[in-house]
Amino acid sequence: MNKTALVTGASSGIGKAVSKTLFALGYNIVICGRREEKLEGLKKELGDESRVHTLLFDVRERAEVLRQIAELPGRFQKIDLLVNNAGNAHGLDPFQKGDLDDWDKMIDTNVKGLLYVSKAVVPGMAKRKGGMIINIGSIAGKEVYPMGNVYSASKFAVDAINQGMRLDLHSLGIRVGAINPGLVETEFSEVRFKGDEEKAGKVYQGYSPLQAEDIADLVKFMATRPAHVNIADVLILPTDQASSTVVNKKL
Ligand code: NDP
Ligand code: 8X3
Repeated sequence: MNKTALVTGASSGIGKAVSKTLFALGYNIVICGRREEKLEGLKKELGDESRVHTLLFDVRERAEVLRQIAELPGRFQKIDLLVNNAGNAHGLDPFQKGDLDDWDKMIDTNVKGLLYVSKAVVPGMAKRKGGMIINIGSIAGKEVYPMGNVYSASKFAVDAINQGMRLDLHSLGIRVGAINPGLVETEFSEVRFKGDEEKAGKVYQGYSPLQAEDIADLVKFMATRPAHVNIADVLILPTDQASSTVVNKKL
């Protein structure tokens, strides 16, 4: 296969699992994130370093995102598959106690960062009249839960962007789809609770949460459909989860 995928947030969790899966499928991969040691570790783990390129940027840095993607070396320039995954929740507070810095981080990363990366990649796909974009949204982008306020807003925005992209890009042969996961055991809660490992660990106790590999499996399924099939929008939950607030915990 001579195809290239670019995955944001490849340094941990879902993005890392997706990168491994796409590499195993034969893609050349561009792995993006802020933590250099994690990306370099993944590159080594994958083995064939000639098929892996790392980009170190904060998706909130518009100029840096645009420049680094524009300057990708030849082999990695034509991106066939973009996985917009970088993102996090910051804080879990009632609206009246919300921290403005947390709100900025979520809107700037989950929404504006996704737009910057897409803006850097989509014109090439449009020119080549083909490609696939998978946007990682969330169940939080389908329903709001108490204290999820601004995180949910950022993921509702991802849902809207996913729909908007599909409407505008389908005539160019570009497939656009979203994966909206429920609870996945990653570093997500550690970030949300600002390094409080005990609090983060509790999120995944008493039931079987999704694993990052479950989402990677879905990416693989979407990426390997025949050209006439576009998986437009998927909600994927652990069996123990029925909604954002209904989780069958046996504690
Ligand atoms: P992780 O915290 O494990 O991974 C988040 C990834 O995003 C990291 O690789 C991180 O890389 C990257 N990232 C975060 N902020 C930035 C930034 N400003 N610039 C560049 N990269 C950034 O969490 P998940 O794997 O769980 O999260 C991946 C996506 O899945 C997110 O969009 C999240 O909202 C979504 N999601 C997660 C769910 C869950 O329950 N875990 C459920 C539903 C959706 P680095 O720190 O190196 O920059
Ligand atoms: C992550 C899942 O339920 O914490 O998007 O919002 S949740």
